[in-house]
Amino acid sequence: MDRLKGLILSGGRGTRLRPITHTSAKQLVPVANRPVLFYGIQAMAEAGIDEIAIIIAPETGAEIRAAAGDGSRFGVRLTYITQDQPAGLAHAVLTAEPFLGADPFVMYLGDNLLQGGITDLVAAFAANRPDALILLTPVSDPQHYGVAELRDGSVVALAEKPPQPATDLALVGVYMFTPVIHDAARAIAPSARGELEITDAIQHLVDRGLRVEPHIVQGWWKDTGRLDDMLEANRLILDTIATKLDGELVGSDVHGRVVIEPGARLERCTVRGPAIIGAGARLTDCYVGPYTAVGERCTIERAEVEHSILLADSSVVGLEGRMESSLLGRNVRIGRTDHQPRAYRFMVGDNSEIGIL
Ligand code: TTP
Repeated sequence: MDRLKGLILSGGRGTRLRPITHTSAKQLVPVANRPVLFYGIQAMAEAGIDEIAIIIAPETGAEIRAAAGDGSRFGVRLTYITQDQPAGLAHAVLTAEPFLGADPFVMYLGDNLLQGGITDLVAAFAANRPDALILLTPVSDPQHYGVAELRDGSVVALAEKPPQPATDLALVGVYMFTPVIHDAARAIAPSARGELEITDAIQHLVDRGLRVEPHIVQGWWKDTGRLDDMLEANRLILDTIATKLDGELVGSDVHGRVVIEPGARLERCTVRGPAIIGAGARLTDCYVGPYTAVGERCTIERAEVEHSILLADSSVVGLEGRMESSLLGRNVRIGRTDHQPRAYRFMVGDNSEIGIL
């Protein structure tokens, strides 16, 4: 088989993760202190794919480029392709056609996480040589996903977010394509939501009698496009970490699997893992509970934090109740005001959510 290329989709609107996505790309939100996007690049690198294009949006492209660079740190070569508008996954494929040429490729949604990587799938694709290979997983709410119908081990129909799904098999955000997908993407019309849907392009392959092979994924898969999924992905990845205590512990207890990165300092704290505390963080008189990822240079003081993600440079000070199931952007301040009048004081961006005791 010709050499496989990689295509990672890291554009899009990210409306479901506002307000984080007002200022930053959702693919850079860290899971266990590492941008989601990096897991996809790494999965490709491990599968031997070293020529990868990343689709970026005009608004967030520079930030993604700065984060992932030329790819040398992953052992791959990264090319960036700007998609003018988030006009759909099949539109992203067409945008990348000059890069992809006549080569087969793996397409990976940049906000997805797949346990176990893609090495087995790449092997199945090479061995069976279908026209396309899609990954499926049973879900409890298929109406929110692309859904596939199978017959005799082949895909016969696909539907994007169907109100009455024919099966519970959702499309996972990793696909393998031969170049026939380009003509299919050109042949379809935009959907009701105005996007060129990859499900329609794949359906087009099926309708032409081409072979679309399904593969049911073993292990977990997460689309991190919503807050709860992001926290869940953080939980799943933190469940796999090994203890590594590089920071400074002063009168502090650490239980379970915990990573404390270099330059972090914990004074009179209890950390119950799995948890990760980023480089240069300052934690004083606090409790950090399971499934928490504290970003670089964060401050936590006289507070309890659990099952949460804090991005870099945020601070949480003097809370009476425990903060949990939260996602804080960069440089967020949450703190107690002691002066009169004692009141809640907020400076909150559009589409924020705050729950209070
Ligand atoms: P989605 O999460 O389906 O779309 P979105 O990013 O617009 O988010 P939302 O629905 O919350 O508004 O996209 C999946 C991945 O593909 C994600 O990493 C963004 C990327 N993408 C593109 O690169 N180009 C596109 O045109 C679209 C629609 C998505």
